Amino acid sequence: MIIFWIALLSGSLLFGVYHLMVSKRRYNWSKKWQRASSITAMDEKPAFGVTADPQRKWGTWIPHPFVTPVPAPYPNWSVAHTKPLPYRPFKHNYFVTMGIRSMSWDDWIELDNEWPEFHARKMNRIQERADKLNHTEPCAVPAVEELVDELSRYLTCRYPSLFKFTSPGIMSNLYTGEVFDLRSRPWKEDPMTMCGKWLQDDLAVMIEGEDGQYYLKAGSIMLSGFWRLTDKLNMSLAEIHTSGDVPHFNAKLKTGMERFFQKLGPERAVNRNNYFIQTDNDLAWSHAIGHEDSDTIGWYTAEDAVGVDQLKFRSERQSLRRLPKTGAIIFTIRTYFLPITQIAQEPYCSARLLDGIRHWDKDVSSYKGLQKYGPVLVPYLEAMAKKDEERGNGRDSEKENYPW
Ligand code: HEM
Ligand SMILES: *[C@@H]1O[C@H](CO)[C@@H](O)[C@H](O)[C@H]1NC(C)=O
Ligand SMILES: *[C@@H]1O[C@H](CO)[C@@H](O)[C@H](O)[C@H]1NC(C)=O
Ligand SMILES: CC(=O)N[C@H]1CO[C@H](CO)[C@@H](O)[C@@H]1O
Repeated sequence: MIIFWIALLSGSLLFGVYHLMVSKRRYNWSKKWQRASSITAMDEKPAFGVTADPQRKWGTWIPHPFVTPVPAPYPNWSVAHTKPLPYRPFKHNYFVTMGIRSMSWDDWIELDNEWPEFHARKMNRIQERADKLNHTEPCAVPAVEELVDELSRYLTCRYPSLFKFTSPGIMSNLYTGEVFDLRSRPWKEDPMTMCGKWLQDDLAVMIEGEDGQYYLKAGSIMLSGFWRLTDKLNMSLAEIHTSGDVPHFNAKLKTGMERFFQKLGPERAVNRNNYFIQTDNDLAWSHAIGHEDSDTIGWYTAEDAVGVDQLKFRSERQSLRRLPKTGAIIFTIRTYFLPITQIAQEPYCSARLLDGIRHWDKDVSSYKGLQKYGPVLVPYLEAMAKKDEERGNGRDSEKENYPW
């Protein structure tokens, strides 16, 4: 612990010195930020991460002295009682946008009382198909080392009742009794798989190529529902999305995303949320769209839903951050998964989800498989929205800031 604090302190000092050293080169950026806001120089925060040196040669990264802030322990966290956060990220409208917002360092990874269930599912996934759920390309090895380091430091501080350094280089899970050797090389177990066992999230490691594009070079993807790591490995951001026919990717997302990745600095982090409807109840793989090893997967192969009870609301809370030493960008994907009938009981949710769905255009509807469940979902949400309104929860009384 003491070593950790010393490391942190000297890191902060280094960071200060570094800032002095590079302030000349960065002068223009800083000046822009100062003009754009009245925040003092000490507190200045650029718009989403315009801090990575935009002049650098693509595919190279000079270790940055930023040290990830130590997170505060999650208030009252317990593996038995902390409920999943009620993200309900649907709006009365639907636009294809990046939809990112700033993330506080405390909130990098969210764990809750569904941890045991997620962990158990991941463990049997590893039994069934370990080799298809994780991968590390040689070029990503240093990034994976850094990820293990960052995650283990974060988790032991944020969730001390679940994770603890029990001796130097050894992290234990106090709930399962698992012991993780972070220090031996060669690794005692595959490091990406190991990170996956710690989290409810899936993890993707994106490495910048010499062309300035970001490539999927390592990952632990166990509960992704609709896509497979083996299909996307080595792909660039653009290929990942266009191969999946993400609606309006080229027109609305590509340019902004690519620029965002290039400019993201290690001291900034963001989140985004999305949502889907699933017509079966497997968190790990939506077999309704096809067998996981099938050549043909997609909504077009799915059966029509016959009732609302089979519909699940699936929402991802994603985070993006750049690791300071290696410059790799870490993408985390945490899925929240619950029956649509539960969402529909909550005030304002039926009407809002219904409005959101009504604003899906043709491409979004077909990407999200609306044709397969719309005929049961839409009338149900209409009825539930009407009931909700009769209870006094009409649109007029809805707070602008609905819960995420
Ligand atoms: C700012 C960053 C990103 C944005 C704005 C973004 C946007 C999107 C959008 C709009 C979709 C369609 C589903 C949805 O509404 O979420 C999607 C799907 C997807 N994204 Fe991203 N994405 C980002 C980063 C990433 C990264 C880093 C990966 C790396 C693995 C990734 C992998 C995927 C995959 C695998 C899908 C599913 C594609 C399929 O259906 O085959 N995304 N993304
Ligand atoms: C944590 O628990 C204490 C005591 O039970 C309570 O007063 C407090 O409001 C709780 N805090 C949060 C954030 O839940
Ligand atoms: C990814 O690309 C590297 C370098 O081009 C290549 O050696 C490797 O075999 C590829 N891996 C996969 C899984 O396609
Ligand atoms: C591709 C790859 O590295 N697969 C590894 C994933 O992790 C398992 C252990 O859980 C290894 O056995 C695989 O070799």
